[in-house]
Amino acid sequence: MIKSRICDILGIEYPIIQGGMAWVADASLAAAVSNAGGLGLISSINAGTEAVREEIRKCRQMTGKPFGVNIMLQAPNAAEIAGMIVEEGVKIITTGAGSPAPYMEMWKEAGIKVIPVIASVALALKVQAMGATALVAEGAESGGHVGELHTMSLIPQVADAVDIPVIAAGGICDGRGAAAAFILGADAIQVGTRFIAAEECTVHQNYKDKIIKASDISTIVTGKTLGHPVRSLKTPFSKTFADMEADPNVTPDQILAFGTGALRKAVKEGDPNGSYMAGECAGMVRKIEPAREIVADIIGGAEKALAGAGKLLA
Ligand code: TUI
Repeated sequence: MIKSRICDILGIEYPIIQGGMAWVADASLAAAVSNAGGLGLISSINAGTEAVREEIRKCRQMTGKPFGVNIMLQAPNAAEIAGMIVEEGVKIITTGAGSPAPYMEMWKEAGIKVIPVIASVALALKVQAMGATALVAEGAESGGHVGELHTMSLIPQVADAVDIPVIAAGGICDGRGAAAAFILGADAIQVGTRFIAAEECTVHQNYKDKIIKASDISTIVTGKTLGHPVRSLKTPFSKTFADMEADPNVTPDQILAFGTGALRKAVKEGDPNGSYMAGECAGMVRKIEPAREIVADIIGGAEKALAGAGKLLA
């Protein structure tokens, strides 16, 4: 049985958190992961503020277990979402792609547990000083918006720097990755890509098929020239995006315009010209299965890997 302090802090059975994937993480997926004993998250940038409010209410109908909401801080309605979450009595928030400083006081006063996603030691220290309950340290193997450091070197450096619990993310999708994260000093893991292949995940079937078919070299990072690097599956969209970035005659505004709406097109329509955000471990995701089986396989696999690690000792 794998337990860590994060289980008691969040009131969950297993130290596994589902990534708050933009457009992907809705009430259906979040409730399934929470019901499986992990922590499900609803993304707040799937739609407008009122639609997210509905997802929160729906999730409450679908699970009596704790769940949270992820706020992408660069979203135009981030401030509105930040307040709505307090109104709805959400108890756990993760934040991404920026500093949660402007909202910390309001959230803490409301008794909300705030778990910022960070990608460097400097930010880890900053969010700890702000009163974060825990943090997610996300390595650049992850899908979507990525930082500079990778999980193997990010996790131990963050774990050494802070006292609050560290949740490792980026490249973790099975028991071996989870075990490695615990050994690097993490208290829990966050998994995104593998949950896209959960039965309860409502993305277009083409998205799931692309994840299942992916190999080790199926992802690419684009957007570095725009200061917003994003990892996604290699598709005609990402190839054109990369070509536009390499072309000195194309302006950043033209590239941004090309990318606008591409994630929604992938998630909702399965459009081949969409942006299929996914982590490097997409190549290890082999089947569509219920969230409960994904959680059980990762936790069971981690137990096996940790128990077996002793055989290396002579
Ligand atoms: O946020 C993510 N990943 C995301 S957000 C997203 S939404 C989107 N992106 C592009 C096109 C369409 C939709 C997709 N993927 N991960 C969490 C994360 N946050 N990783 C790194 C950071 C981060 C970066 C800078 C956190 C804080 C930060 O702070 C800078 C500062 O000091 O303000």
